[in-house]
Amino acid sequence: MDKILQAAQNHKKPESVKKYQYGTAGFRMNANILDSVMFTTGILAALRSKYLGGKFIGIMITASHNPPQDNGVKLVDPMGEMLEQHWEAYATTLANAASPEVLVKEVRELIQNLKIDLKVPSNVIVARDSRESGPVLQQAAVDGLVAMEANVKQFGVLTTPQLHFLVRNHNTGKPKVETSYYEYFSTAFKEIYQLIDGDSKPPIDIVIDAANGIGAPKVEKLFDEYLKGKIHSYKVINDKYTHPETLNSHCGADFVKTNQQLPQGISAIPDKLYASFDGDADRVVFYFVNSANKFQLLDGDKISTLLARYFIKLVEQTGLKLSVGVVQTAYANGSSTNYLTQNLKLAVECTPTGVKHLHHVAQKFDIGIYFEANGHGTVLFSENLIEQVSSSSDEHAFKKLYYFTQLINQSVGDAISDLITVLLIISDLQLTPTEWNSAYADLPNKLAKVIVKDRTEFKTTNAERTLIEPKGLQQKIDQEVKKVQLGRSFVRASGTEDAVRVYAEAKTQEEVIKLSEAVCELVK
Ligand code: 16G
Ligand code: ZN
Repeated sequence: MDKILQAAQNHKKPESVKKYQYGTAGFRMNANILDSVMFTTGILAALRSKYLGGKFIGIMITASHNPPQDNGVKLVDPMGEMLEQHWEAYATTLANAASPEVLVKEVRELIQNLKIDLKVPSNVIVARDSRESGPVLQQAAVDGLVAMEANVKQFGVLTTPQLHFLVRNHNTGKPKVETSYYEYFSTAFKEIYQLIDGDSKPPIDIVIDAANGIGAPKVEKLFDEYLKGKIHSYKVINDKYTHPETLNSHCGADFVKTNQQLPQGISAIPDKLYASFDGDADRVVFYFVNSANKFQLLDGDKISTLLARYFIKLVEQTGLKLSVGVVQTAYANGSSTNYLTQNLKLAVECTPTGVKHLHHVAQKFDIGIYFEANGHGTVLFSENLIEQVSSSSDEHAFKKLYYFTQLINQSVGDAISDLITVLLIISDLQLTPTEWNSAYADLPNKLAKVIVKDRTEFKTTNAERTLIEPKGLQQKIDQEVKKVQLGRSFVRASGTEDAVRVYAEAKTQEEVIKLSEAVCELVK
């Protein structure tokens, strides 16, 4: 404990900060006030590892799609999943310790309450995205780890999903170096590529906007060194990850999705496919311009419906009895939900926002497809499925399904893995972007942000689709919704910003604006 007390003198909580909160994506805020949080999160990671008998825990330093001056940190559990929920509260407690003495007291209490055996070694791996504040903040986390006498492995700059992948590999006896990521996914890619009928296979051609983030060098490495000759033509734009001041600025998945427009640096050729990653490459959206030069977004909903349609067919071909389900959030476009339930006759579940919620529900199915509309998602395959398809059957469908269980990152949504999955699927289905998009037409929608006095007053139920507090507000929203055709609207407090989000959807653009404005007025 002396070591913690001593090291903590250099990482005191700034008095200006009222309260730190471990939210949906860990701690995330302006990098200037994150030093002490990094230190306490390092301590907690070591405790978590000891608690789990010395399993490897991950620390990822990133603020994803946030502006360059922000940063953040989140912990990754042994199988590459998000930190267990109870521990989010412990992270919050340690981060808010007012002094080194209080911190030591909190750490002691935690050790006692959780019966942590300090003699168990702790193993932690650390990585960061390309932000300027990364190295200094990483050192603060390492100081916390060193104070706990943890074994630390620093990986430098990685995408968030790479860190998740490596944590899982460390705990499952798999290769433990960054190159194992490229080897693993490229092997699966090449196997499926070979199984797709050679003569009719359209060439793979993609332009990737990497948000000037860490996804740029990583996807280039995969394509240049591991998939040479397989990706026929590709280009990475907004690839200036060594200029962190440009990160997410007028580019990236969040910019494209929010503004429904092309990122800077692209003058699009009609019906050619483009993709955008976010700053830490755990999200991807696709888009193109149609023959009338109109921007068309292929977001998380379009990705999940494409995957659903593909996997249903593949399962049919195997003749196996496997459950396929899709998990969405309230932000999923109503047309996508209709398409899944009416056309594909699939089970669709809705959960609150945040990957951990979707991930959990997706585990119920043999093939659980989950995506947030913003492009964050993956597909989970059950042990049962893997067992059934890994038999040495020569049939193409079996083999394809088997290699897809490897091509799609099983630990977390991964822009690079999702990208190459989609590229193979549209190649196999021989779909142009226009054809992919034509499965259903999105209902016009609008996402607005309202700054309120206290966002914690907004409490929801029914997977965030219904407000229970402030009392009476939901009834008023319902009345507005009834005034428009195919109307839908919900209000929820943001988990990452001090604001309330208002989503609205309706049959026409005019009606959506009318609905959105009316609901925003009610919320103010
Ligand atoms: C976090 C979530 C993301 C979600 C977003 C919503 C993870 C890893 N990230 O970034 O999935 O879409 O929060 O933000 O779960 P909001 O609460 O501000 O609307
Ligand atoms: Zn991200």
